[in-house]
Amino acid sequence: MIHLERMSGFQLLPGRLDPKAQSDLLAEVERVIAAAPLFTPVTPGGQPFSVRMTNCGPLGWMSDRAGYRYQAHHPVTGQPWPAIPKILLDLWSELVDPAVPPEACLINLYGPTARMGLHQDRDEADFGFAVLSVSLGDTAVFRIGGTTRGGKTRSVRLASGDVCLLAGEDRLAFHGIDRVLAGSSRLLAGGGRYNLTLRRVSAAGPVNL
Ligand code: MD3
Ligand code: FE
Repeated sequence: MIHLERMSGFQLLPGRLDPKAQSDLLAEVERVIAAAPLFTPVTPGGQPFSVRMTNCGPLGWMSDRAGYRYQAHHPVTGQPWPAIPKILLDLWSELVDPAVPPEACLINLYGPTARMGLHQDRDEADFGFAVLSVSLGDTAVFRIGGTTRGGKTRSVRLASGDVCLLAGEDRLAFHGIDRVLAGSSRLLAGGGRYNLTLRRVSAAGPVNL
């Protein structure tokens, strides 16, 4: 029973975006990247991530030697992040909260050898809001465990067009990407996978800019 309740905090909506919606969203992602180029973050210890990143929305997540944080400007161009595409705002409104918009959309790009180690997402002020994730392109082998490191984990494949919601206790679950299955989708011309995560960062009200 406890198991089922915990699992209820992770909701997978397979194929929530049909192929047309996936290619429309990909075009929006490419438009964001044209304005806010992908960059390779480094951990506070100086290790480069194997994924490249950018963001859209009032705030963007980043990491460098100064630490993990949300900030309003692109680290290289110094420009504000581009707006979050309407397709994503509509999804958030439908699945998370119609009254309070997301503040950040982190865009991760995985090449054939990229991965993401197990981690918790805890740079946001209010864990009461769900995180909404959209996958585009090659299928990823996603791993999710409990709220303590070293516990039992399970593996879930995230395919192009899949949406997942992380809420409740699973909002603080350890999770990561073990690998990406190269050649599993033809959405991205050169292969690879985008993951988009929409988040509320601040506790209440719109961010002050
Ligand atoms: C579980 N991204 O951006 S998406 C991340 O595929 C991140 O790029 C992965 O982990 C990716 O932080 C996984 C699914 C996901 C997103 C947020 C979560 C799972 C989560 C937050 C809490 C628990
Ligand atoms: Fe994460």
